Amino acid sequence: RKPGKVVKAALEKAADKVTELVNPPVPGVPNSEPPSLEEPTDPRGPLPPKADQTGPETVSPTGAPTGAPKVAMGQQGEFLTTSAGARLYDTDHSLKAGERGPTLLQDHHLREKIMHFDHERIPERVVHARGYGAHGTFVGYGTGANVCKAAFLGDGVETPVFVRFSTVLGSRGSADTVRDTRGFATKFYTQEGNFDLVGNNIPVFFIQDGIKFPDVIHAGKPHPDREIPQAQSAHDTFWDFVSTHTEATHHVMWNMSDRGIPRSYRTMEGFGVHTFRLVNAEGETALAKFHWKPKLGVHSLVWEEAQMLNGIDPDFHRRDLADAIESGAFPQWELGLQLFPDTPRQTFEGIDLLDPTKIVPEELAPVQPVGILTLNRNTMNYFAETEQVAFHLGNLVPGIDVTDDPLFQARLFSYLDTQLTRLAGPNFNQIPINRPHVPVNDMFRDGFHQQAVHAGVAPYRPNTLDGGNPFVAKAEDRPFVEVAQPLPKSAKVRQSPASFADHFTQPRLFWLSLTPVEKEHVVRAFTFELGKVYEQAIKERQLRVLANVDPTLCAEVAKGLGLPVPATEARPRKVTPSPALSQIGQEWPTDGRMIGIVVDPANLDGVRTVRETILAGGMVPLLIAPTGGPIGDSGLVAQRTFLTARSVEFDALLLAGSPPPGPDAVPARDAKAGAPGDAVDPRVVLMVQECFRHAKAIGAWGAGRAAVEAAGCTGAGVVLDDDASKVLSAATELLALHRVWDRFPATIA
Ligand code: HDD
Repeated sequence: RKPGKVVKAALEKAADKVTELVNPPVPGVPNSEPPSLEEPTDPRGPLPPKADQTGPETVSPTGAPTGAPKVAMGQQGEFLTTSAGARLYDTDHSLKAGERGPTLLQDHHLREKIMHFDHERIPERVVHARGYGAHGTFVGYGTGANVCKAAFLGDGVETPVFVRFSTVLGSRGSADTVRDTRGFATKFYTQEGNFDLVGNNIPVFFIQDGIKFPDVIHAGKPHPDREIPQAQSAHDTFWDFVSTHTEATHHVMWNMSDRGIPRSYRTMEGFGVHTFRLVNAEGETALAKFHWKPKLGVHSLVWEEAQMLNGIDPDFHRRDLADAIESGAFPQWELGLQLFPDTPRQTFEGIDLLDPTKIVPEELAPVQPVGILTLNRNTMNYFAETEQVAFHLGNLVPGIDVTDDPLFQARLFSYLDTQLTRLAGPNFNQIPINRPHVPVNDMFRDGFHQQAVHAGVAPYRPNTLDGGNPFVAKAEDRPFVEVAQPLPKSAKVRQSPASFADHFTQPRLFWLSLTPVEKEHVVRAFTFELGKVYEQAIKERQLRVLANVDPTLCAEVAKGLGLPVPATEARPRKVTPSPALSQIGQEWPTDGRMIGIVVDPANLDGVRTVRETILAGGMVPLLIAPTGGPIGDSGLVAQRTFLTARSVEFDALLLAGSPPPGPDAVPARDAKAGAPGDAVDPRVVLMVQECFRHAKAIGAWGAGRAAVEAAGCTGAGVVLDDDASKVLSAATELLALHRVWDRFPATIA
């Protein structure tokens, strides 16, 4: 019943009284809300999702279509509600006993909002915490079908995929361009269930047996007492471990090479590392290693660039991938197979295929392309997709099986187990990003975060109550069947095969396959990292390890550390270099490369044509001007200013002008009046000098030449001409070689 007039008036009076009592008027302060900023008040229909934001396919936890909209878009429904769906009229004020009074326990929305926020974080991954993902497709070439019956490798078969790239050591908020191994994990949502290829950008691993994984990670992670250093291996515990576990030498050589600091995820190779066993339709088996080959070639940063980026743009790799996809420059990788006969010894050309610290040179077993991966859609929600994706090596499809590599075997346990803590229970495959795109009909029931409402009464087999369902698949229904691999005749042992004891031949093979400039980078990386180690004994021990790899490498690092070259009996083995291991010497497409163009708004000669030619060539021109926004009435727009631009963002730098110092320019401390640099903004001069140091192509025409002169940069890879088009074409040619290495001839043979 509605309260009568009298009762209502009494209630209102009482309410006013309470307000007055608990919230007495303060002189001079109006007892009303401050005027709020204008905000839309009329609910509208949901905005259409952006083309690249359609989110993960949503099927029910059992794999059946839900009929629900494909994506639950946040912030787009008509009304704000509680998590139970009740509409809310206010979310900015807690319910209080009067405007200045205490908050009431009764405020459900306040409690629910804070409770949910308090629990927004989940544990980060114990390794590979920092990562970035994207959606895409994989299309098979059909060329793998003779060795592998997996349906997704079939000719023209298109399979949705999700890829997550990562660093290994850093925390979730660490910087992207640290020296580290990169993860390259791919989930193929195939028509035969999910296949996860969980690889790295380095083809070997630190250890040969998974039982040591906690040890190597404890050594690589920050020191437990002070939790420093973050996201890097340049510290005592890492070098203590690797110098005493010489099986790590091969992986360490790759880490200290340019592979440890990739230019972009788009220019990284990927490796499945382990040897897998493939089965074809006839039941024949072959051993195989998986490779991802980037269409843009393999490129890296230089060390100073990587260090600068960690401060200037810690999200550099994320931004690079997301921007490329957003702009339609979809990165691609070919999936390739190295194939080996499945012999009882499981070796190839004397290389033990079960040892994850060994590669098989591509010259001995060429990589045969079997399909192409294209990343074409950014994530819509980082947490829902990239953070919650759960990879597992045991997610295999018919035609692909494991081998007895002891590292592989331990991983088969770890990837399931770790999700129990990270994703809080056993139902993580029901999270949308992990759901297969085929019907799921398991007999797993209940547990934390169960999303399915399973019907039926008999989740066991055989049963007579649920019509006998589910049935097990017959051979013609294409089930996953383990290869009946014969077991070795042996006693139980905690031992490795003798072939696992060779820890130095392949590190030496890697070293000798590098070009002089790459070798110089390896020497500098070892010298830098060991230079950060406090314990002298660790440095000396690592030098003894390097002596076993190569005397020049050891001597050069010892020189940098100021330590004597260790006396050693080590006699370097004979190896045949593998040119495929070098990143230098080839020409690569220039698609997606970033070219900075410094312009002086007072003189825009050649800028428009150069910009259009760059765009037409599939590269990205970024105009850098004293201030942002439209440049006069030229119709050109500055995307960067001298304040926001740093050289590390660009693959090449062009100068169309030499703008005078802007009002916000801080002159160099030691600048002398009248010095040649005075006429040019010092930040432009710095940009040129950094690009020069980082072996990047530099080009200038017309008035732009003065800035290059002011920077004092001449020689290889500096193109000066009056004709802007000539400058651009020369710079683009240099870009195809990645960097102008000739500028600094290496001193190591
Ligand atoms: Fe691992 C994550 C790659 C050895 C245990 N690993 C993880 C990820 C990648 C790799 C790319 C991140 C996946 C993602 O993006 O979610 N791991 C490798 C490679 C290895 C390797 C290429 C050697 C060839 N890993 C390895 C061993 C063990 C683990 C030997 C344990 C015995 N790895 C894990 C883990 C992680 C993981 C603890 C952490 C988060 C996760 O699995 O889901 O289970």
